[in-house]
Amino acid sequence: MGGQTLSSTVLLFTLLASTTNAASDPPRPRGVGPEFAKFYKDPDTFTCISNPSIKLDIARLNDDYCDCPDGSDEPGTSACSYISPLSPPQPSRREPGSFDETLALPGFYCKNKGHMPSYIPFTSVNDGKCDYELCCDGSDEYEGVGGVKCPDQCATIGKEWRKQDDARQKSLNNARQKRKELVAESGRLRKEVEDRISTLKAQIEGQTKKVDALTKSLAEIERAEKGKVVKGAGKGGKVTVLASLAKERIQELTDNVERVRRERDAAKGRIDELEGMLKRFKEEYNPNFNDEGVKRAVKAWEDYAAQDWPGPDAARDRDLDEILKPDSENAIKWEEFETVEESDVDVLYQFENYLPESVRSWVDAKLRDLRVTLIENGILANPNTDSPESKAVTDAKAQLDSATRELNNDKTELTKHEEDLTKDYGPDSIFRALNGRCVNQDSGEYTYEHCFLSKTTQKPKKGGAHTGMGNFARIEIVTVDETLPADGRGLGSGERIALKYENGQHCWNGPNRSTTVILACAENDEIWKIVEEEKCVYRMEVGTPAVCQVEVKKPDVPEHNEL
Ligand code: MAN
Repeated sequence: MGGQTLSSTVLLFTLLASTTNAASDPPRPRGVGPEFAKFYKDPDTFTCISNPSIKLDIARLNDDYCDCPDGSDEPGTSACSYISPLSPPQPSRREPGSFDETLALPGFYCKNKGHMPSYIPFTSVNDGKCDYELCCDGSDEYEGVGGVKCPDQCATIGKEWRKQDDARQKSLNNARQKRKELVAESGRLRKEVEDRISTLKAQIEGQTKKVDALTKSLAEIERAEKGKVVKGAGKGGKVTVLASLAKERIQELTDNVERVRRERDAAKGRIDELEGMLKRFKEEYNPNFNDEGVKRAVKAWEDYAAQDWPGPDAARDRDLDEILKPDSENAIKWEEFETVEESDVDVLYQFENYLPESVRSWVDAKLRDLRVTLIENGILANPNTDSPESKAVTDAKAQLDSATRELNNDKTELTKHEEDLTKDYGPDSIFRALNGRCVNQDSGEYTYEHCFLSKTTQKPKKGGAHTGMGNFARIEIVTVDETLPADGRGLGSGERIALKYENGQHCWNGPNRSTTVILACAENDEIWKIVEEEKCVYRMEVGTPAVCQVEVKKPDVPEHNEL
C-alpha cells in the first residue's frame, strides 16, 4: 500500500484539465509528455531543451537521429537512448563540457488512454517487445519490429488496476482509521501514566508525612520505655514484679510449713509410741530385782515424765490451717497486683493520687520526662538496656517498616513512570499503543515473532528452545528502495521507520543476535518477510497501520491523465 496509488478524484480532475488544454494546444509530437509540451510548440524550429544554442529544423524532430546532446529532439524514438545513465558510457561526440549531455526527458510518454499515463525507457521503444506494464496502449512498438503487434490493452488493464486500487484505497482508509485509533489510544495511555504520576505524587506526600509521624512516634515510645525503672519481661511496673516475687516466696514458705507440720506430726506419733513403751516398762519391771541399769532407766523416765511440756497448741494449729487455705479471707489476691500496669513513677510518687486528675497526669508526664532526661544525660543508668523490646515498640517499628516500604514502592513506581514519559515512542507516540503487541510468521524451519518495542524471537517449528533475536533498543529511520508488490505488502521506496532490536542470544562464532524491523503501512500488523542478512543479523519487513501517513503520498507516476 505504498506510492503507486492515485485517487479517482485526482484522475477526474486531471481528465478535465487535459480536455480543456486539448482544445487550445497543438498536438504534441510522439513520445512527448504534457509537462514538456511547451518545448515543442514552434511549428518550424526545435530548440534543444538543455542546450538552447542548438536550434534544429523541425524535420529533424523524431527523425530517428540524435541531434541534441540531451536527446530532446528524439522524444518518440530510441535514437538517443544511449544517453541514458543506464547505458554503457559513450564517447562524447562534442567538445567535453560545452553542452549538457544528460537526458532531458524521463522517457517515451505512453498516453495509456483508459489507464494511467506513464514514461517508458527509450531503450524499450521499438525493441520488439510489448511492455504492457508501463505502456498498456502498446504505443512504444509502433514500428512492429520483427512483426510484433501490441494491441491496446489499457481498457482491461486499467479496469483491473482500478479494481485493485479501489481495494487498496479501502484498505488504506481502514489503515488510516486504525492509525487514528492508535494515536487516540496512545494519548489515553499517556494520560493514564500522567494521572498515575499525580496520584503517586500525592500518595508520596501523604506517605512521607505518615513515615515522619511514625518515626517520631517510635522515638517517643522508645523514650517513654526508658522512663520505666523496672520491667518484668514486659509485664508492667515495679509492683507487679515485686508481687510476682512475693507470691513465689510465700508459696515456697507455705509448702515448707506444710511439710514441717507433716514431719512434726509423724515425729509426735513416734514419741507417743515410745512414751507408751517406757510407761509400760516402769509399771511392769520388778523393783526387787537389783539391777542398777534398770533402776537408772526408770529414774530417767520418771524425770522426763515429770517435765512440763504442753505439746502442740490445737488452737494455733487451727489458725495455721486457715492461713494455708488458698481461698481464705486472709489470702492475698495476687491477680490484683499482677494485672496492674504500673510504673515505678506511680509507686514512687503515690502522692499524685491525691491530686486532681488533670494535674496528676501532667505531673506524671513531667516526672517521666525528667527521668528520661536524666537517663539521656547519663545521670541515671538506663535500666532497660538488656530487657527485651516491649510490645509497644515492636508494634511501632512494624508500622513504621510497613509505611516506609509502601513509600519506597511508590517512589520506585513514580521514577518508572516519569522515565516512561521521556521515552521515544515514535511519531505521535504511536508505538505506546502497540507496546508489547506481538505478531508471528512462519518462515523456513522457524516461526518468527515480533513484539513491538519489546523483542524479536525465533521459535523452531519442531519445538525446542526459543532464540532471542534482540531486545528493543531504539527507533531509527532507514532508506529503502524496493519495488512495491501488486498487493502493496512491501516496503516500496523512501524513508521508513525501523525498530532496532539488539543484544539477543549470542551467536556461536558470531555476534549477539540483532534484528532491524522495517515498518510500512498496512491495514493490519503482520510480518511480511524475514531475511538473515548476515549470520545472526536479521531484517524483518513488517506492515502496521501505525506508520500510515495521514497525508497521501504523491504517486510515482505523473498526475496528468489522458483518459
Ligand atoms: C540458529 C539460528 C540461525 C543462525 C544459527 C547460527 O540455527 O538462529 O538463524 O544462523 O543459529 O549458528
